[in-house]
Amino acid sequence: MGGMKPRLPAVRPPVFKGRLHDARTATSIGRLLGVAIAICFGTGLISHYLQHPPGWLADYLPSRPSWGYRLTQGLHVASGIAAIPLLLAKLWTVYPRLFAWPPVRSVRHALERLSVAVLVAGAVFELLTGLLNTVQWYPWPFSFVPVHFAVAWLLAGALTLHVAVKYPEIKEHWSRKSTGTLALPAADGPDRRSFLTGVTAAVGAVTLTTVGQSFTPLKSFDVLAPRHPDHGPQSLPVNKTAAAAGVGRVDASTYLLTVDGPRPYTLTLAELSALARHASVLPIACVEGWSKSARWTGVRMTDLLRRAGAPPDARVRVTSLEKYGSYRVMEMGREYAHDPLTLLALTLNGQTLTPDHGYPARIIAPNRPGVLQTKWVTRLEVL
Ligand SMILES: Nc1nc2c(c(=O)[nH]1)N[C@H]1C(S)=C(S)[C@@H](COP(=O)(O)O)O[C@H]1N2
Ligand SMILES: [Mo]
Repeated sequence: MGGMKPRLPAVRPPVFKGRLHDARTATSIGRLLGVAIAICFGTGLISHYLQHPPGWLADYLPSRPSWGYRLTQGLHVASGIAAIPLLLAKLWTVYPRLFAWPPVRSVRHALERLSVAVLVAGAVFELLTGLLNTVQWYPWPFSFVPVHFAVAWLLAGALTLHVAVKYPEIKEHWSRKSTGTLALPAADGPDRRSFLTGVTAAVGAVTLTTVGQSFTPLKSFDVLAPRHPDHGPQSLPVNKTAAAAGVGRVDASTYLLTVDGPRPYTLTLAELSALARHASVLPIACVEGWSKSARWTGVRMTDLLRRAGAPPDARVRVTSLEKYGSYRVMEMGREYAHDPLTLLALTLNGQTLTPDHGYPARIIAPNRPGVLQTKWVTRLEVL
């Protein structure tokens, strides 16, 4: 023993055998993951263009259906969360192939492997940054929105390429009755079926415990989502409090609303409160995935703009009392500005707005991302 070198056990790659790692399992998981990513990508584009419309588009964004953004953003976050267990299952299934030897066999093979590397990295990046965004945690040096948006396109491209390259195998193993002439037998085995059942159960579990943050009939199961739709003043969640925004409690006797336009004017809170009131039942739908409907009353945006001499297709810029912050100034195109549901709201669920919900006046508009429902409004400018 003394003079001998200790013998290390030979390092061997883990052995993966059997149907769980075959093309049929990869296809079954892959198409579920593909559907989740496609929904996530499509709804993500909607979210992006509603929040950051290029100038030529701003006036054409539709303000209806009023629940549109609530639905699409709820789906965006739910499909992203569902994609996490699916991606893990897919990576586990194809794991032996990711490290196949030799790593590169031909130019075509090298390109395919490169596209898979982009695909895996892009998917992991998008799901991770998206998930952390839902809990408002940004442990990275870049700004979330542009990077999440850019990588989404990379991922979409890599996924399209992947499906095209794998098309013969996908076709071969799409159906349970496939003959399996290309690679491996295609009949469903009990092991594969329990694996797929387990993955489906995991997707169901993460969905059920988070989707209640926007799909309120399931709110009692909402134990893993960062928000519960009922928790907050006036039964509505709050992202940024009045204290965090540096606004505090606005003094009703000094508050002024300024409306700039062809016939500019200012209103005290008493004057604003005396104008014709209307009610809208509209949700706050946060980009982070939670949403909740509420009943708001206030003065119609279109009435305030017309009073300043605005033409019926005018856009408006809205400014908050908040001193800093990315949501201090917001613009809305003509469809929003003149939708009769769009209000400068003064009450929420029958009570004066609390400071955290934007006292004394905040925007509420249909089919609009929560970030653009500006709180503590002090100025409107006809554009
Ligand atoms: N001035 C201002 N308005 C704002 C915000 C903000 O940070 N500053 N946050 C927005 C976000 S991200 C959301 S989701 C909604 C939330 O409204 P609530 O707090 O009344 O639920 O307000 C929006 N309005
Ligand atoms: Mo938000």
